[in-house]
Amino acid sequence: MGPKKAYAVVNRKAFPPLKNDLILRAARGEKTERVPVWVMRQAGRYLPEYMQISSKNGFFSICRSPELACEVTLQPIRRFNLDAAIIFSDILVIPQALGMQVDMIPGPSFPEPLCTPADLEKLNKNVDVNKELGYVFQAITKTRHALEGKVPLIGFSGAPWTLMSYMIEGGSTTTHSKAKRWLYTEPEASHQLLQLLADVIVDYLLGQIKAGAQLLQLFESHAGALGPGLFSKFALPYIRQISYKLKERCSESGVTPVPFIIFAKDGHFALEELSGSGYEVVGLDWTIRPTNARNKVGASISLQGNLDPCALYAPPEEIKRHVKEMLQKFGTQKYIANLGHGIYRDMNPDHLEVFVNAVHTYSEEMNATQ
Ligand code: 1CP
Repeated sequence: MGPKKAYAVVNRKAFPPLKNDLILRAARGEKTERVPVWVMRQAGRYLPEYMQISSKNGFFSICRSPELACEVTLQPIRRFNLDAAIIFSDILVIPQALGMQVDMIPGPSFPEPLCTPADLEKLNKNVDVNKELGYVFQAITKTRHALEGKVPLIGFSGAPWTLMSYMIEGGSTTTHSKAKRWLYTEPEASHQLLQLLADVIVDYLLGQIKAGAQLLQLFESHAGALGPGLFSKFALPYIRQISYKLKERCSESGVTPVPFIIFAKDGHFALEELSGSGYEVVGLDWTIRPTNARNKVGASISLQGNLDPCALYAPPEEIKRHVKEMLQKFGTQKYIANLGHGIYRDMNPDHLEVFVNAVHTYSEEMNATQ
């Protein structure tokens, strides 16, 4: 047993008891007295306290420092009545673990993206996640202690297609044409890369659970670039594999599995399939009607989402109205409130506070009158 593994296991026994398990109950489909709420990208650039740390430390140095990652994870928890923390990291730590250089300047940039299938040979095929990503596990364990059981801690990973896109495009893109070109012209090499990513992701998420993550989210942020055909061939099989293999690996290693959220942005066309993919929660972006989503996923799955992040620009009274409407459509059970994507960096933090408190107030009111 390596020293990092021992660190995680020894400390896990001493984790403080959880005082607020609303989000875990909602994820498992159990009754909740009010709707739990967290926000994608709740730690980050819209918070002046994050900007202060980020002005002195590079983005990946924050991710790689368990102390700084823990501090930044806690910042929104100190400010708002959120029902979960999400570990501060990035989906692009996996391409780094595979041996690729990724810079944040300020968006992600790969100086040497994958150009042809021959470039797959340059990737590290036997990733030891404890060695390459142990800093994330340490940050998770440290944060679990620092949270003192206030709220659960969410771990996460990017999904294979989304990571493949960054690795080939070398950064952000609107068309994803280089990566999609691989799907159409190099299907075998594409599957090879997607499988390599899926295998690392399973190891990585198992490590996160062992380190103390109490809920997981898989981000398929670029689902919308694919459409139904490519999605069912190149994204869905790996999304499925990850949830089932992770549960298998948990049981083999005597670890209790945690609830798992799949968020496939702009992937409405796949909601039925996603609801049968082994995830307890399906996350929604703001472009789908809550009732449509519920009809597509059925009654047993929990839903998460889906206020338009731009709705938080509205004056407080309007934000409250949007929240009320959203809660009326989703109902208060089997539901986790969130934005339909990450909060924008120019958002006034006070408006997030209005959003969070409105979810609590209205959902308690609704439950009381039901
Ligand atoms: O210098 C900085 O502060 C850079 C901004 C930033 C931040 C705060 C990046 C660069 N990543 C993060 C943190 C981050 N990224 C978190 C933890 C914070 C939290 O949620 O509280 C998480 C969960 C992510 C996940 C992530 N990174 C996703 C999936 C979510 C999504 O937005 O769809 C994606 C696509 C990324 C890639 C990435 N990293 C950073 C940026 C600006 C991007 C997006 C680039 C693009 O638009 O393609």
